Order: sequence, then C-alpha cells, then structure tokens
Amino acid sequence: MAAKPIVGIIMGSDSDLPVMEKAFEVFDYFKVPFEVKILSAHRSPKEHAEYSATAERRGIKVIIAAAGGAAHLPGVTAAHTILPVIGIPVKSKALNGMDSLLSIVQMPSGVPVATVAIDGAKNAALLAIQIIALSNKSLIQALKKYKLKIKKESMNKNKKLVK
Ligand code: RP5
Repeated sequence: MAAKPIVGIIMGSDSDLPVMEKAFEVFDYFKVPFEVKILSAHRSPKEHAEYSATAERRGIKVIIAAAGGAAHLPGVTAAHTILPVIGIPVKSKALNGMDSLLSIVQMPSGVPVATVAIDGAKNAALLAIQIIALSNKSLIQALKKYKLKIKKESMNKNKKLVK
C-alpha cells in the first residue's frame, strides 16, 4: 500500500506541471510521500477551499501551491489552513513571472506564505522537507547527507574550472 501523503502540492493549471516536476523529483529522492492536485482559486474555488480546509486533518504537514499571473492560489490556500504554505511563482508569458512573484510574496500581515524564486519548485520541496524534518530524525540525517553531496559536487566542479 502506498504511504499516506504528508505534503500537498497544488497548482492552478496543468500548464504549471512542467515547472513542478522538479519538486516531484526532490520528494521522490527523499522518499517523502506527496499528493498532487490541479485546483484553481478562481476556476474551481469550492473544490480548492475544501481541499485547503481539510488538508491538516487528513495528515498533510505542508502545502506547496504554484500559480502564475495574478497568483492568488497560495494566499487563498493560507486563508483556509493553519498549515505552512509555500508559494511558487510560475513564470508568466506577459510579465515573465514578476506578476506571480509579487502576488505571492506581498501577502498582507497575518496570513503568511513562504515564497520561493520564480519557477523555484526544487527549493520549495527542500524547504517543505526541512520543515517536516523538525519532527523527523531520519529526514534530518537525509538532509545532512544531501548538504554534503551538493558540497562535494560543487567542489569537484570548481576544481575542474580553477587552476
Ligand atoms: C494560473 O494561471 C495558473 O497557475 C497558470 O500558471 C496560469 C495560466 O493558466 P492556463 O491559462 O495555462 O491554464 O491560474
């Protein structure tokens, strides 16, 4: 039987999926079970509200919400839950994602959304894992190993570049 998801990943449209693949890879690497839903705060508002409001009692620990343009999805999600919400601004055609970024990062005081870079799905997943690791010793060890791995990779690459 598949493990119960502890991370909820939502996005406003299936057009966000290619950006989100990077997050799926990170969760697979750390063996963190996650679920993925396409839910829009303006196209399917009732379904989105229901999902956000019930996530905590279903065992979800962190929600990642990706959206582009007038990207209200992460903020509206945070309005419905006490879970930490990480917003990913998806690069938009008209404004290159600056609209998405500002819509997500400029949440009014009292309803926070942690915001990563435009198309920053990998960092969103790592941040979610770091939050979950606070109460999960094996994830702490896995994160320490991961830090060492990226340090080694970076040093090896730099050795080849600099004499
Ligand atoms: C947002 O509008 C989605 O998150 C997506 O980034 C953007 C464009 O959606 P589509 O027109 O591609 O469905 O709701």
